[in-house]
Amino acid sequence: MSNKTFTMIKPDAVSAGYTGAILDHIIKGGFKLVAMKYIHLTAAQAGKFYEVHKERPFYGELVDFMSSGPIVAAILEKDNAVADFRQLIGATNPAEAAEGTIRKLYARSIGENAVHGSDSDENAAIEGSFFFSGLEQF
Ligand code: FUP
Repeated sequence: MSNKTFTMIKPDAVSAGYTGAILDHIIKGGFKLVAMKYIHLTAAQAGKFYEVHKERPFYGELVDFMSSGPIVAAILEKDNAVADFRQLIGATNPAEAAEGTIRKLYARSIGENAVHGSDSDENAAIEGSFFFSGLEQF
């Protein structure tokens, strides 16, 4: 799955009305949509998605935030997708994100940082299959 990554447009960006602008930024960045859905996660579902962060101090806040409103989840395709997408979104903390990146443009804080991007090919596959069956990928 080295040409695929997984993203979420997070509740802060969706509620602020940035969904269209962010999708446009992603598509203009050369990524093709393989799968997409608009969904409001329960706290249990958000907790399971972020299980790898369970021991970290921000886990509770992260789960509350990610289940606070609807998100857009998507699988994206492009050569070198994982690394290129992380470059497109910028640093986790928007204060440190490069000019022109999605987080620089649309994120509020390190916790409410507008978008998710997988950090490895392995996690891209795990995260994509958390949200999408094979029948939902094109
Ligand atoms: P990233 O891979 O850039 O999404 O960042 P991490 O995997 O380090 O963090 C995952 C999510 O945890 C971030 F998107 C937001 C949240 N987080 C915090 O709320 N506080 C922190 O100090 C670090 C991360």
